[in-house]
Amino acid sequence: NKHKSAVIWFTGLSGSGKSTVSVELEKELYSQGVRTYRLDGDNVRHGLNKNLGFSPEDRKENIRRIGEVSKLMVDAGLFTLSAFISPYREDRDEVRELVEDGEFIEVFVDASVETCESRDPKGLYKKARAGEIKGFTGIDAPYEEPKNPEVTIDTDKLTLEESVQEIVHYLKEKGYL
Ligand code: GGZ
Repeated sequence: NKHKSAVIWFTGLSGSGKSTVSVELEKELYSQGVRTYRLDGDNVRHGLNKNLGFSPEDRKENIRRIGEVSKLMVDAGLFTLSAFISPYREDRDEVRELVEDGEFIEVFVDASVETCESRDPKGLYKKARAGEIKGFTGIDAPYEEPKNPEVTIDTDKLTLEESVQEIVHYLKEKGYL
């Protein structure tokens, strides 16, 4: 098995499909014998980063720590799937700088605010519109789209399976798989 490890960094709005796609990609990689570790809000914001909220400073620190952990995982030989909004371009670029060339694969999970808001699986957009949550990404806090992501998946249009295949295709084309 020739694969080299890397961090696959999913960025996008709440409800864009980051977690869903990363879970499905992990299954696909597992079936190909690739060892992975998935980082997301559920295992990071409740543990390592439980002292952080959603101010710009806290989001920056959230992403910095996740970047450092992702680097450790990659050094351990794992494909690391990190799924966080990571709304600031500068913060994502710092993670890119942290790892070796070719070890950062930015996947822009591109779905419009309208689409994400219509999905609203946790009712958070509704709360943000009602002013019950302040500084919600896409409503009253910014999201800076990547300028040159390695992969863009348009979850407005693609099925889950198609989204996963876009990433697998990239990994094969670039010789990771
Ligand atoms: C955005 C928020 C906020 C605010 C709570 N803004 O859909 P979710 O619930 O499961 O995903 C969102 C998650 C975002 O955490 P991240 O660590 O990915 O954010 S960042 O990268 O910006 O640090 C959402 C929930 O936390 N959530 N408040 N104000 N999302």
